[in-house]
Amino acid sequence: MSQQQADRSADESVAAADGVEQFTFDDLSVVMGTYNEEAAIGTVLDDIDRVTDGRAEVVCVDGSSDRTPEIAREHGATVVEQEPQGYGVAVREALLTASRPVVVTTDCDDTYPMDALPEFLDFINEGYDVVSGDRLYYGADAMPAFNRLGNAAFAGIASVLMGDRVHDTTTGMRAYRREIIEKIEWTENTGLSAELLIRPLMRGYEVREEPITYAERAGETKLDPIQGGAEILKSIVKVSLEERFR
Ligand SMILES: Nc1nc2c(ncn2[C@@H]2O[C@H](COP(=O)(O)OP(=O)(O)OP(=O)(O)O)[C@@H](O)[C@H]2O)c(=O)[nH]1
Ligand SMILES: [Mg+2]
Repeated sequence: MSQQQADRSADESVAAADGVEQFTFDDLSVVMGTYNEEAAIGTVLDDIDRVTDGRAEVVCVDGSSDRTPEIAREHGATVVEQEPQGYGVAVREALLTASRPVVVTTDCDDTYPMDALPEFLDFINEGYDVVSGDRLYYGADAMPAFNRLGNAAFAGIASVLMGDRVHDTTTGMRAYRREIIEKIEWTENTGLSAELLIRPLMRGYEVREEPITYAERAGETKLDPIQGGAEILKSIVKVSLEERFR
């Protein structure tokens, strides 16, 4: 989408959402954990700059031993250094470092479509508190089959436990109204993405899943599918039950 188109569609949602605060790319932080993502980070940060016209704040919480943090700084990102302690520890720090009222998480592996940022912001401007990218809607052919099956199973299990149908609980791309992040206490590490969907949903916030494309990963995965999958499953059960009996 061009900048003009983005501005126009933002204007249209102004009309659609009377009384809801309207945000622009100047109100947006895009945040991510980065762990040896030299092969992808240049492309990811270029895409964010291109799509938001350089207006979004970018935060990288970095545990790399390669050139990832230097490349991030060259692109003007805020880099927070942190010993690698897992996905959720990094993303929590990134969310807390973000200074703008709308925050989008992504992975730094070139799998998520930064071209969807204007659309995600439009939905926040329509009044949604959380906009969650659903990778499975279009089939996620670029995802390893084991992960695809696992992610579909996680969504099914979470749906049963919550009593509310969700389609992709483990997606890395989501937009949040910042106040929601500040109001809820987050506890999970590998399961943080599922937690960040389940708690807002079960507390009655306006959550929308939006289909997104999903590309093949650049560089090596940082997640062991078996151990990571077990941790995510545990988080889904724990968090859903905590919210149910809260
Ligand atoms: N700082 C930091 N970042 C991390 C850590 N673990 C993962 N990440 C980052 O978190 C994001 C998600 O990790 P991925 O390896 O993409 O995990 P995944 O998406 O489940 O697996 P893929 O399907 O291979 O993409 C990436 O940007 C990683 O670089 C960590 O311990 N510290
Ligand atoms: Mg990834």
